[in-house]
Amino acid sequence: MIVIPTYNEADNLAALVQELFSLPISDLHVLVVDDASPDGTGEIAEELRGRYPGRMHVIHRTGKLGLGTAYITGFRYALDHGADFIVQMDADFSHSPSYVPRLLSHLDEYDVVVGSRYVPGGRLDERWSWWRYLLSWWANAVYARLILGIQVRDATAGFKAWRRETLEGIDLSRIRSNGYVFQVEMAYVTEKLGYRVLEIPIYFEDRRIGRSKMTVPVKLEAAWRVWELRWRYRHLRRAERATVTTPAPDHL
Ligand SMILES: Nc1nc2c(ncn2[C@@H]2O[C@H](COP(=O)(O)OP(=O)(O)OP(=O)(O)O)[C@@H](O)[C@H]2O)c(=O)[nH]1
Ligand SMILES: [Mg+2]
Repeated sequence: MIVIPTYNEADNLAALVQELFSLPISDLHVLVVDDASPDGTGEIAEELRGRYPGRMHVIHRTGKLGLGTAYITGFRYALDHGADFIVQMDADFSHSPSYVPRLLSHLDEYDVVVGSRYVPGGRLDERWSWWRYLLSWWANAVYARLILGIQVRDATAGFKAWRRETLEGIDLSRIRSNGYVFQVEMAYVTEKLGYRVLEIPIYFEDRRIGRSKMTVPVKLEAAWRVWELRWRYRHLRRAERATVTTPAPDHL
């Protein structure tokens, strides 16, 4: 199941979902978690549900509750519906649907596969200025890695494929971050619990339509939160993987 959080993605969603359903993946399901987008994204998601009956799922939340909780809600839904593999991606085409089969193809050997901007072969939008690139590279590949001691190069990557067992073992109820740091928290907990992580290079294109919300206060908060994560998970060990007692229901 592919989980897509949306807030004001009316111009992107239909094209994205169409591309996803034309991928050569059998029994693909798409779940949109929309936060009452004022631009009507939620209604578009409902139309798509009519167009792809049984395979398109929509969760409407009451307001803008944040990316992290949108993903947690979406992951829980996917697990409850028996999905064996769960993909997370943005709705704005920064994450090209064409990479999805490749992410999934490595899940037999890895617990999570990350679409990465900072491994060899990974690229960022050419329109990025050198200082924006430098700052992003520093934040991901240096700052977060140094403080948390994680291996993954793209600490804030939002394009990932998970085995269901990984999300079960992580125990989503321990995840607290809601903004950009959500991705870092997931990456940190994943590694601390000893899961096998593979990064494959992607080309990350800027959102096709709409405006970026990455402001200086948001960045500063993220920088501070990384220290908080280090403190909060200082004792986390592989042995603390959650054990799941309920078997998966019918497969999706
Ligand atoms: N449900 C939900 N989705 C959100 C929220 N904030 C962002 N999203 C979605 O999460 C994905 C990533 O958000 P973006 O706004 O693209 O974040 P970004 O890529 O760092 O910033 P941009 O430069 O604007 O693209 C997109 O699909 C958004 O629509 C939220 O509060 N709730
Ligand atoms: Mg984006």
